[in-house]
Amino acid sequence: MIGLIVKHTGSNYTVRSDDGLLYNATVRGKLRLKDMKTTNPIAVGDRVIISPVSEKEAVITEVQPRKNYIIRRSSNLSRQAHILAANVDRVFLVVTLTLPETRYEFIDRFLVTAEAYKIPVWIVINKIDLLDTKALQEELEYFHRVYSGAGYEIVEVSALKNINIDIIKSEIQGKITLFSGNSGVGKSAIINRIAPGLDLKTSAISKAHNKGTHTTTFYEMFEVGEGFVIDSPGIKGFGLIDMDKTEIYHFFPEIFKFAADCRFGMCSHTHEPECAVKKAVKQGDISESRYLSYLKILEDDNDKYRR
Ligand SMILES: Nc1nc2c(ncn2[C@@H]2O[C@H](COP(=O)(O)OP(=O)(O)O)[C@@H](O)[C@H]2O)c(=O)[nH]1
Ligand SMILES: [Mg+2]
Ligand SMILES: [Zn+2]
Repeated sequence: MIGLIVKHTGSNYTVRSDDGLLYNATVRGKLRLKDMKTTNPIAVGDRVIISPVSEKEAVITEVQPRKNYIIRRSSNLSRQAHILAANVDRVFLVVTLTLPETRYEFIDRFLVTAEAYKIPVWIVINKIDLLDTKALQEELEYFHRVYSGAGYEIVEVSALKNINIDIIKSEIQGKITLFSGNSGVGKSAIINRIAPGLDLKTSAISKAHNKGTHTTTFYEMFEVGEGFVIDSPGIKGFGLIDMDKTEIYHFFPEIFKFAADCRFGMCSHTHEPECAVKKAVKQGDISESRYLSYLKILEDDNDKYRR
């Protein structure tokens, strides 16, 4: 029987079978994915083969090949990684321009990671009800220039005032969508709006379950109409995993596009003459903000991000 992992706490999984039944499941024996050093062999979004042992209990015997996954370095074991979610069709990166203010560099690091793992991202600007000053309206216009310019889809919403939530609701149909972003941007509030019955506050039960550990990552998937959404804890930063410095510009789509015209094939777009990227920045075809993020990522001390 095939099922979908919808929840993962410790060594327990909740698996949803294709006919909609939920099973508490555990892994039989040592289930290891080939060539992959991960702390968790199975993640939310994985499709698995289960054999039921009772009406509510099952054993996971096999993980099906993944379409993609999102991964980050485990804290102390530098060679191990933790899979956050698998088989994601799209990420909604939820950001806010105020309360809290999402940093552009955080957004760019997130986008680079998603590009590297080939996961499409839409940027969802939440709390637009708060953008009531001229300065914030200008910030919003600037944000659009930067990220539309880089080729990303942007949706402005307000979970509080129910603005454009219908767009979110229709875009999640037929897909697995991961809601990600800093804490407090309103990921859970948006999901509650598209699925009012969910009342994500009750997921505070999981808090009680994991009491005492503030750092527990807890990803949970919910069925909404014909789609699945994954709510996630707030993330602060992303360890860019095993990324070759000379390849980082591949994951900035607009930089990659201009790089084709650089004089040197091995151009790092920093100091080289006749660099088409630097020229595009000067002419405003690539935003300075994105280019600065690129430079910062280049300067990363690789070990620092192995968190
Ligand atoms: N003004 C305003 N506040 C919002 C909006 N969406 C969420 N919030 C508030 O932002 C806070 C954090 O929301 P929450 O969904 O818990 O954020 P999460 O950590 O990303 O899941 C809560 O106090 C929400 O009531 C919005 O559209 N406008
Ligand atoms: Mg939340
Ligand atoms: Zn160049």
